[in-house]
Order: sequence, then C-alpha cells, then structure tokens
Amino acid sequence: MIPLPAPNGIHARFAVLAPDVFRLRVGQENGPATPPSGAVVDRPAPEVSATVRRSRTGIRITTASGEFHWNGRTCAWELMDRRGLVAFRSRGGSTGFDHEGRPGFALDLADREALFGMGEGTGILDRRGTVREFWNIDVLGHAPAIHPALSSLYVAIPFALSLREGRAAGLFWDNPGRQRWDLGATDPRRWDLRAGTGIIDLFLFLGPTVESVVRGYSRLTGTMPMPPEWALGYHQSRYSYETQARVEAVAREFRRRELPCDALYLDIHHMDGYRVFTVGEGFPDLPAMTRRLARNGIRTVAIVDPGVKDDPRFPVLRRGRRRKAFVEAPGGTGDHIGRVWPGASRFPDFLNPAVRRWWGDEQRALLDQGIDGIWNDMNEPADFDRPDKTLPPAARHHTGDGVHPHAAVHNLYGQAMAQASRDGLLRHRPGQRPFVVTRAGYAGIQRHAIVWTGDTSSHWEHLREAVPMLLNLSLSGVPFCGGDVGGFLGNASAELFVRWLQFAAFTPFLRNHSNLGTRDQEPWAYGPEVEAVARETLRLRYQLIPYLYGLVRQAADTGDPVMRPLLWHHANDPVAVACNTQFLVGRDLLVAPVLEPGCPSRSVYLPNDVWYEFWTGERRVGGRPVLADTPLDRIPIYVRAGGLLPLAPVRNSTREVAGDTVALHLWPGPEGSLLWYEDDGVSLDHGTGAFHRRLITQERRGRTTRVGFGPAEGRFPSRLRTWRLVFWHLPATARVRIAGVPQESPGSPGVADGLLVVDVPQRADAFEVRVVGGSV
Ligand code: MIG
Repeated sequence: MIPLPAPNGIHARFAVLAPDVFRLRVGQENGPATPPSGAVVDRPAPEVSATVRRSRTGIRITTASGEFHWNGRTCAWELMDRRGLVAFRSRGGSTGFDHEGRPGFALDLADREALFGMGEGTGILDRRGTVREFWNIDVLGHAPAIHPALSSLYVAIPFALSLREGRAAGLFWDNPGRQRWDLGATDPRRWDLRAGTGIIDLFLFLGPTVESVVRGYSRLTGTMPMPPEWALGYHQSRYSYETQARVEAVAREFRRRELPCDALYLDIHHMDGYRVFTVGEGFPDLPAMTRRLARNGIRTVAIVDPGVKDDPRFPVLRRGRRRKAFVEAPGGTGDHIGRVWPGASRFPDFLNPAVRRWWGDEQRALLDQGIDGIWNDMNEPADFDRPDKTLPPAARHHTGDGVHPHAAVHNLYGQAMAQASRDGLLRHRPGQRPFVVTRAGYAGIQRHAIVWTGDTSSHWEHLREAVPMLLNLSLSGVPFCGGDVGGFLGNASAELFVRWLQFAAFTPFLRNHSNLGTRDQEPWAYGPEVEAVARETLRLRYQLIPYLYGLVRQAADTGDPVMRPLLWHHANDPVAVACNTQFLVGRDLLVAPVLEPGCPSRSVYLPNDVWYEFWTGERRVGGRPVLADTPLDRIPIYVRAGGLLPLAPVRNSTREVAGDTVALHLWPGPEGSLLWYEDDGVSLDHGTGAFHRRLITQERRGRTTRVGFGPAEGRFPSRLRTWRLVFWHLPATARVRIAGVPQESPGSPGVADGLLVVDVPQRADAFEVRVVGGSV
C-alpha cells in the first residue's frame, strides 16, 4: 500500500486494486488490533500502473480510470473519474477518529444523487434521506407500521451504490462492528458515516456503470457458488410441520394435486426440546421420511439455530465445552449463557475456524438421516433476555486472529455460522453443491448461503416493501434471495397470498412460510380457485427455471443479480431509477407485480424501448406508463423487443427428467441475446468444465430475422433434442432456412395467427436459422 502523509497519530494508506477500484485505510497509531472481517476474498493483486505525485500538502494518485487526492494536513480527500467528475468528496477535518477513538468521515451528497444497496432494509429503493445502521438484529415483524424507525435488520452490508445522473460509483466500508450512516437525513447534502469500533477500511469503485460497480464489489467479496438446481424450485415451509405424519401428508398433497414442489422444511419443532441436531418424538423415522420424500422429488431442509441448550447431559453441549467452542462472557469468566428457544444456551464461537469445523461435523447427525439442506436462523445472534437482544458487547471471541470483543465482530456471527454450515456440507457430501439458507449475514454472505428476509408480516404494505428490499439486497452482491411467500406474521388473505406468490415466482428463492398459529398457507388451503391460480403460477415458474438457472450462472460468474432494479439497465432514465414497484429478471423480462388489493388494473412504467406484453404479445412503446389488466390470475409481464425467452416443459420437481424440447419465444426487435446454460444441477463438476453453454442471438433487419446459435461451450452434453422456436408477430407463411436448408411448410398447424413455430433439431456446432417474411 502507498503510505499517505497524515497528521500526528493517524496512519493512512492507499492502494490501487484495479484502475477503477481503490482502497483507503485510515487507522490510529497504536490503535487496538482490528479483526479481519473475512469479507474480502484474498486474491493476488495484479500489477496496476498508477502515477503518484507528492506535493507539499498531500498526494495525487492517478490511474487510467481516475484520480485520488489526499490532503495530508486535513485528511480531505476526493476520488474523481478521468474527466474530473467527482465520485466521492470528503472535506477537511471530517475523516478521522473522535475522542473515544471511533472512526468516521463525511461525504458531500450531490444534487441528484441517489443511494442504493446497503443490504437488507425497509423502505424504498433509494435510501437517501434515511439513517441506516449496520448491526444485525432479530426484529419480529419488520413492517414500518410495526417499527416506524427501523434502521437495521438481519443482514448488514455496508456497501452503497451511488447514482448521479446516470453515473454510478460504489463504496464499501469493511468494518463488522456497528456502523451508522446518516444518508442526508440530518443535512440533505451530507452523508455521514461512523463506526463504533475499528478503523476506516474503505473500498471505492469508480463505475461509471451500475454493472461495473456491482461486478467490482462482487469480485472483491466473492460471487455466489452455483446452488443446486432444486434451490430454484418451489419450497414449502411453516413454523412448524410438527410431525413426520404431517410432513408426509403435505408431500402427498403436492403430488396428488400436481403442484410443483422441490423442498419441505422442518422448523424448530422437529428437535427434541430444541436441542440442536437432535430429532424429537414427532419424527419416529426421519430416514424413512426423507427417503419417501426424495422418491417424490422433494428434498428436506432442517432448521439449525446457533444456541446450544445448556443441558449437562446433552452430548453436543459436552463436546462443545470440551473444545472450548463457546463465546466467552465478558472478562473471560466462563462461557456466556444466554436464552433462546432451548432455554439457557451457549453460543458457538463461529469466528474460530476450529469451531466452524466442529459445527460442520455435528451436522452429520442430520445428513445421515437424509436431510438435504440447512436453514440457519437466529444467527444475528438473537439472545432473548438481553435488552439489546444479542450477545454482550464485551463477550469474547477467539478468532483465528486474536481475541476480540463481540462489539467489534458482531455482524460476522451469522456469516461465520453459514460458512460453517456450507463447509461442513462440502466435507460430508463431497462433490455435491451445498444448500444453506441464512437469516443473518455481512458483506460476502453470498459465498456461503442464500439469504431470506426473515419475519415479514402478512400485510399488503409488506408485500410492497419486499420489492425494493430484495432489489437492494441484489445490488449488495446477494443475487440469491427471497422472502416468506404470504408473509410470516399473521394470516394472509387469499388475495394477498396469490399476489405474493405471483411476485415471488420471479424471485430467486421461492419459499412459502408462515408463523406458528397462523392459518394453513399451502397452495390448496384457500380453496380451488386460488389453488388453480397457484398451480398456473408455479408451472410458469418451473417453465422459467432454465432461464433463471442461466442467470444464476451469470451471477456466479460475475455478480450480476438475477432480479434487477430497472436502473440496472436504464440508469439514465429518472423514472426507471425511482421505480419501486417493478423489476427486471435478467435484461429482457420486466415484472410488474400487483401490490394492492382489489385492483382490476395497475400502471406499469416501461423504460425507453419497445416492449411486448407476455400473455397477449401486444406491442407497447416504452418511455411512458401503460395500464395493465390485473385479474386475479394475471401478473403483468413484458418482454423487451428483441428478447428471447426459453420456456421448458412443466415438471413437478426439478428431480423429474426435463422434457427434451424447450420453447424459445422470440419477440421482434433489432437485437437480443440469451446465454443458454445447462449442467447436471447437483454436482461440482460444472467447476471443471462439465456444463453446456451457448450464446443465442436474434437480429431482425427488414423482413429478415436471423437466430444465431453460437458454438456449444463446455463438455456437458445438452439434454435438449429440439428447440421449438416460437416467433411472435411472424406469419406461418414465412420462409425458413435452418443452417442454410430451406424448410417445407415450417408453420405448425393449429398455431394462432401471428405466431410462427419452427422445430429445430439440437446440434452442438454453431448454426443459424433464418426467416424471411412478415411486415417490417
Ligand atoms: O423467533 O424457528 O425468522 O422463519 O419460523 C422465531 C421459528 C424463530 C424466526 C424465523 C422464522 C422461524 C422461527 N424463527
């Protein structure tokens, strides 16, 4: 790192990680040791060329993409792009430590600057004008009606994406203690960032596109690994399916009613007196149950909470104590004893690598009985008896790198637990992709687990809030996320349930879950009309799985989220930037969920492009709102002109063999592309080339449409035999050539006017389908 001149007592350094990615570290001389957060993935730093110029007052560091200025007397600093446009500016006197040694700095906010990301949060997409705290807490029912001034939730990710008139930049302050960001709430022109402990360790991203900022952040903190394909199926949970008989009955209902389902969940009642890793009397033969479920294509996921019952006869506790595996009380006077579901409990010190390993091994008790996935809850961690609902600030963690007070590492606890879970699964199910869902996390959580957004309420207000919440999580490096379908607290009405399911069908993690004592919420629980809509919704979801799976692979490669705010592709369109009620799935699919009760229609803003209504094929010119009909069985969906959307045959589980024909819908437009992706869905072999990927493009010029199938990449043989190309707005009389060969009467009989359907046999080499016909 490049040493920066600094006033007495301050120790400042700077590093150029890439021409557009920088690190600024400001500490105190003789300050306390800072724990490593583990958020940043260690990678050998490439040689980046930078010019360093020192002056009497400070230093200037210039790269191909931008320039950093630092004043050694006042600690003023700024980062600007090549053209001199400021991304971040901190005035003199603001960067440093207060009299209690707490770090902080302030940034100028520009006139039309909007701030996104920051992990899980309530409220709208743009966080400017609010106060955000980073301190993981268990909040029951986080709707604003219940907690009006809620400033933190279960997942703290101190990463922000700033957008100024289409120019994006990013900032990540790696500090897992408490942070408080005043995002222009007190002074609309000032973004004030403070932490309770530690140092300033900032990573700055110059952009200027949203994509480059989020990709840069994802490269730094790691992208998500490929989940098993079944993670994209429909999951059914409740607090709790209390007995084996009940779980098996639910599984049978799904199959009898031909409702797709890939996983059922066991909440805390499956345990013996809430003792972690045990199975209670309600489940007399769990191995037989998981086997029967598996035969029906249904996986079983079990909840695992951190609190270990302080019962001297409980073997997990004894083994943990022998290993000194628990977080110590302040002053090191024995283990901290808190209270959670099992009553008095101790908390594994997941920050210690040896404890993570031990815990991962304890999971074997569940794996041996056929449990397929782990659900980590209460890992903020929650501690019922304490006023702050978590471990004492001075509780002691023995990390791999010294002893640290809980206050300095709090936000890492849930993350480290998820890491223990995943790593344990990797060891004990070698060669298989782990499935872990977590409630708490910090920057980098995507490397370890799927995130679900905890205890929402069955209110319309909360369904509305789920859209920006998942979008901001997606912008925070967490592409695989979702929330409880139907809401957790309280009873969802039939209408709310349907609308929630229709929305969630387009979110990566699709799980129905509900609180203890609430009404049944399985898709059939609201009667036949709702069940029929639910079935169609789930079938559409399953048809979309290949499309989603391809996007998940892109997320794994780059960090590009599956679910994107409109601003991802339309950062220069102020209406798109401010949109809280719609989102994109990939580039081409726009979803406008119904978020209000009793509405026969809703207004949908289409960004500046041409769009087609998915259900009817109607053409709509964007750059303005349109009105969409919203009968109960419809969710408004639009496809971008030129878009390609694959729809697979319906399955009841991803475990069923997929049919060998995929319908590839193509909407007219100048250009479009799809990255088609397949692999075996379960193993780690995709990491060594066992996948099938090809770029499919569409180009329309005048009366000619070309569909290009690029060469197949990877050594996994495609399961497809036939591409059924469905061209919207082309007549069945159009002339078709496949790889140069003219086709006789290509149009399938019985297809509606304005749809041309062409079956194309799968082949591995590159080829083109060319269609001439139709109007311009
Ligand atoms: O304090 O395990 O968010 O999904 O059903 C409640 C019982 C504890 C909170 C989770 C919820 C789960 C519940 N848990």
